[in-house]
Amino acid sequence: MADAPAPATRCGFVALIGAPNAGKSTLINALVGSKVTIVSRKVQTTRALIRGIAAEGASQLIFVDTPGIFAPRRRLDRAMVTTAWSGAHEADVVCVLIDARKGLDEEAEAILDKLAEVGAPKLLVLNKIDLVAKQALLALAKAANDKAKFAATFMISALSGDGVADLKAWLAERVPSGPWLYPADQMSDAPLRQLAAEITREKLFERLHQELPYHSTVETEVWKELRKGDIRIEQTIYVERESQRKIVLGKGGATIKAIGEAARREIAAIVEAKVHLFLFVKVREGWGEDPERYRAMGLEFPKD
Ligand SMILES: Nc1nc2c(ncn2[C@@H]2O[C@H](COP(=O)(O)OP(=O)(O)OP(=O)(O)O)[C@@H](O)[C@H]2O)c(=O)[nH]1
Ligand SMILES: [Mg+2]
Repeated sequence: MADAPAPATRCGFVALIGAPNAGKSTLINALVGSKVTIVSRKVQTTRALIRGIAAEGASQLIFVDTPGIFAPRRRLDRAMVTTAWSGAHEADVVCVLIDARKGLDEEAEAILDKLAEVGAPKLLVLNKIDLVAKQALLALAKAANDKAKFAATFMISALSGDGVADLKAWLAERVPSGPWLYPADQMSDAPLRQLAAEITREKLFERLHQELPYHSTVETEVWKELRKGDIRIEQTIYVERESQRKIVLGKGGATIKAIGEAARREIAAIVEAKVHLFLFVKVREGWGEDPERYRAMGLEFPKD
């Protein structure tokens, strides 16, 4: 008796777009089943395209996390928003996330208005359904579907995982036929040194307030395996002014110590090794205008 033919594989890029804080990164982590991208309560956490990879049956889904889309002011904002739309234009399927509690506010409307320019099929994903009543959800789904053309609507909670499996199953059936682009066990395409820098940036977002997180960036300068298998990591936190450097350090170095300790613990769990993390805070006036910092973040430097 002949062997049954192997199921044909599928593989595709699924971009998640939406306003800042809609829950895109939370959803990618839930879909992948592991932390591949950072999350915070603050807006504009994600800065570049970050890929998280998941398998579902014979399908490989490559999820593309994007920065939130908003009305940009600074050069860094413009780079982030341009990058988010480029992620949508290059994907096989685009999931448009809307924070169901916020509904169709100005930011969400502006995104729906521009969706017609995106050629790929679009899914409406209403997120944070743990925070809203069913009735309001149905009304929101209708209003959004009246404004833009969606192939389907999903109502989920990225935080609790509610509805995430259904969304994943739908995507697995729709991505194009073709070979897998990544090994089956790979969950991210980002090098560990980049994820480590992002994790430290997440801790900065958690502990620093007002504008400071937006005036800082983190780069991994050294990643060295020591003889016992320990890893020595040196990172630089760039800020724009001496006053900001003082805040990041905190009284007697307390703030930087707490940030370093939280980041170290999380990085160690990911690499499954003892990690020695050294953080340096440097003032780099106008790093937001420095092409080199954009390259390090994986962003195009906007010319104007
Ligand atoms: N209650 C609730 N909170 C959620 C849900 N999904 C995400 N959040 C929270 O919303 C906040 C923003 O989540 P992120 O995943 O960082 O949002 P994002 O869309 O990636 O944000 P940017 O990267 O800034 O564009 C975090 O505090 C999350 O814990 C959800 O389904 N329910
Ligand atoms: Mg994000």
